[in-house]
Amino acid sequence: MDKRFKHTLVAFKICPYCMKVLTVMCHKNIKFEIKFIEIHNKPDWFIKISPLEKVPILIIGEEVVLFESAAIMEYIDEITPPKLMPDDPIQKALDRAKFEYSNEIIKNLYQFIFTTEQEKFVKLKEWLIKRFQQMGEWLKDKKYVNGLELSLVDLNFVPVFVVLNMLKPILPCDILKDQKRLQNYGESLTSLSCAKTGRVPDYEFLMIDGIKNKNTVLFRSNPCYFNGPQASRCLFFGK
Ligand SMILES: N[C@@H](CCC(=O)N[C@@H](CS)C(=O)NCC(=O)O)C(=O)O
Repeated sequence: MDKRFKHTLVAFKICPYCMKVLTVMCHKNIKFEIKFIEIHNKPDWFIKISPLEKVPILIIGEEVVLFESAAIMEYIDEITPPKLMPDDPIQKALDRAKFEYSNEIIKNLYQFIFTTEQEKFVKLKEWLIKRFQQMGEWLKDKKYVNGLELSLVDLNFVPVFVVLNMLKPILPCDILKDQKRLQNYGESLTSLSCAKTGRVPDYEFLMIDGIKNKNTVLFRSNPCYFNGPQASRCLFFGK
């Protein structure tokens, strides 16, 4: 398999795992088509080909269907040298573990954002703060997880910081407070051009809409931010 094959990514607009894959595809300048589906109303053709009925999947050529964001990211990286994944077996294994670590953070971050239960909200916030402290330790004297150079593992964390950036003006308590290393890391990641191009243009609108419509704890604690014109400016135009 190589990049001469046609690549079609099947995605859901606010899926963070799809964002990871999109970020790598944009970083590696790979040509692809994208098909969006609604995960609450999955089309039959998708159910037939996606082994876990989840996005993202990457259709290569006519027959091969890759699933799981980590596997897709590594595949894209392999066919577009120079590789962002390290060669050293120990480093590679550590990085793969951190792929999974980022998935856990993303899962809990989304639950934190969309929960309607106050108690769960508080517990998730504590859990996230602990993980971010741990990540801060990993980033001691480093710009990226593996040092000065960007690696594939870093692109796994792009959705985390895109979401945190979007919510910065509205989080009741900044969960990256006193976390200078993580703040710098987040800035380095979100200023990569692939982090800007690797997501759908209406991502923020859709997230905010979801947070409002579900009457989440986050919305209830900051309704004016979600409804007021000043919020639209902060959130959508980076002010
Ligand atoms: N481990 C998977 C997680 C993918 C995932 O959970 N995708 C969600 C959307 S964000 C999905 O397709 N959910 C549909 C479902 O669970 O039925 C990956 O990394 O690709």
